[in-house]
Amino acid sequence: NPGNGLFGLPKNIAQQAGLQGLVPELANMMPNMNDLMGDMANPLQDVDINDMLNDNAGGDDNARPKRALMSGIGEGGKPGHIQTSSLSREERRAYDQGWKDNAFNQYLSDRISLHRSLPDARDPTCRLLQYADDLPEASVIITFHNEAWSVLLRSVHSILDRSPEHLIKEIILSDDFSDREHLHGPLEEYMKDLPKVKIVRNKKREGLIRTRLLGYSVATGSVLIFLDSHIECATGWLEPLLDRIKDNPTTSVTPVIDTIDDDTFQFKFSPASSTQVGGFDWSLTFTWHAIPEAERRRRNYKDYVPVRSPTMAGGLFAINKDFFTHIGTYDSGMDIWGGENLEISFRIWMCGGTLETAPCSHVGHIFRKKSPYTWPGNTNVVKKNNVRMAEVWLDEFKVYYYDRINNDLGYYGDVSERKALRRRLQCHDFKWYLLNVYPELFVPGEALASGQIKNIRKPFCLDAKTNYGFKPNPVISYHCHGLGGNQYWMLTKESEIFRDYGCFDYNDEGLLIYPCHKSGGTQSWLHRSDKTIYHPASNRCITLSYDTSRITMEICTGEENQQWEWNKGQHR
Ligand code: UD2
Ligand code: MN
Repeated sequence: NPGNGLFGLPKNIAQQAGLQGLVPELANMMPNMNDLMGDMANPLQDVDINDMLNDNAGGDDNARPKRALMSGIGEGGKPGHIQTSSLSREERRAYDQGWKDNAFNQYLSDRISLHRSLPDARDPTCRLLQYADDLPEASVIITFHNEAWSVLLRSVHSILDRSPEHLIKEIILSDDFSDREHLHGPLEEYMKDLPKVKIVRNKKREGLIRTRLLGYSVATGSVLIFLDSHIECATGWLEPLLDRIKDNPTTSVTPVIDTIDDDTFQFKFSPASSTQVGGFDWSLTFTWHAIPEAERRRRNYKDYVPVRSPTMAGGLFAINKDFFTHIGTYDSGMDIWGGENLEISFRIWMCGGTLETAPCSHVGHIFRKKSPYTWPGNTNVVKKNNVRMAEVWLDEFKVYYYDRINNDLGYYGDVSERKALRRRLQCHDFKWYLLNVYPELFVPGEALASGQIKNIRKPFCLDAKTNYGFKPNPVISYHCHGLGGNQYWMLTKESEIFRDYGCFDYNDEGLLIYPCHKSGGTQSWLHRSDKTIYHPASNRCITLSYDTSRITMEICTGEENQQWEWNKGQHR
């Protein structure tokens, strides 16, 4: 069965195709190489991923896409496309199943080389930098739960293909109790040819935090590099990370995380000039930001210089193994997903380390729009993890998070060991962190008013989502629920009404949530002593229609439908 499984390519095929000894980039640049590989794959023992994955294994071969048409797809990180209208019914089923299983276009991924070439748009200086010969050896730890075959293997190959051999001690695949067949027998079989790859497995579903700890427990390199299981390392990704840690073992470094498109698998290389740093908001959600001016200046406005970051996204970073041990690895009481990224960021900074992003190091990651896997047990794991973090690390500032979850902490287990760790390490307090590491963060204590904004006569509150997608969200009215959430607003000294990074903005389009622009105008509001919320730029007031319960902007009359109360703080 020739199948489509071009890319589980055994070594002998690569040899016959003359690929041995060529750097993958070169091999991939040669035209028709994939055609050649495809043709040669026919008579040989090709690993047919589709046969392993589909229950219609051994189905109609004629119905499969023609290999020649597919060759070279995704090379150079370019977008690929599957013409769904020309798929047979079987193929369409596989295509849909791929999305369902992974929340990305697995069907397309299966048709892209496991060794595909990628763009290199690094700052030109990055190519000129020289690194010591004796950089420390890394243990790469990849945790996975039910990852797609081609995506997992491409992750592994991108590491091996683009790292100096002597710098990779091992790649540890740490399995969080996957139940897909291809991740058992076939995976062990495939990895026999890659002696650096080790597989360890959980005996039950633990979540990514304890699965990383399992990988850590068997790691032997002096530097740990944690990666997600759907990544591609770009040229030169490794040395900038190891270099910083060799320089100072308390420095933890992340690569720039480029986006691999979930649909087209396009590798969107972000240039050094647009490197961003990590932050967070008071719902304890990770956020991205432009590099603050002070940090640009510290780096002499050089885009390739490592940049200090208050937090990390979590999935991709390098850390000295002894330092990771010293600062208390991870909180093993955290389940499934979430919270651990901010927790380790705070801990690194507060307990004597530094967190940086190396603009010369690039790793792509498939960002998905939803989580494809099950979230067993406690449905509120993220809250549980966040509360554990807040209890241990946030000191008096934890109330701002608790405000956002209506002070309902839920069950969060025992954090006494983590508190003892913090005492033992004599870490800085959170106020120190905010002042020294993240002075840009707005602290709600500085707000003039906060909480829900309720109409004086009817129990309706101003309500909006602040996550702006393609279209800005409108401010609407909704029955006050008292849970915080989309009804939590703060009034700043700068006269903004906002939550996280979204501000009330009244303009030609209506009353909408826009990213805060800090320059007054359409985002400037006054909560006056007659309880009206006044918009000087338009000379209008926020008004609740008692008939329709709609929010409009009207000439101020001061009547009850224009009177609002914040549940904390004063009008002025
Ligand atoms: C981001 C991070 C992720 C982690 C998470 C917060 C990046 C690029 N990714 O989410 O690493 O810090 O924020 O917790 O910064 N996994 C398991 N068991 C589980 C769930 C997930 O092993 O129960 C694996 C999963 O296969 C993947 C990794 O953990 O390799 C991260 O999960 P994700 O990709 O769903 O999370 P992501 O990228 O949205
Ligand atoms: Mn991920």
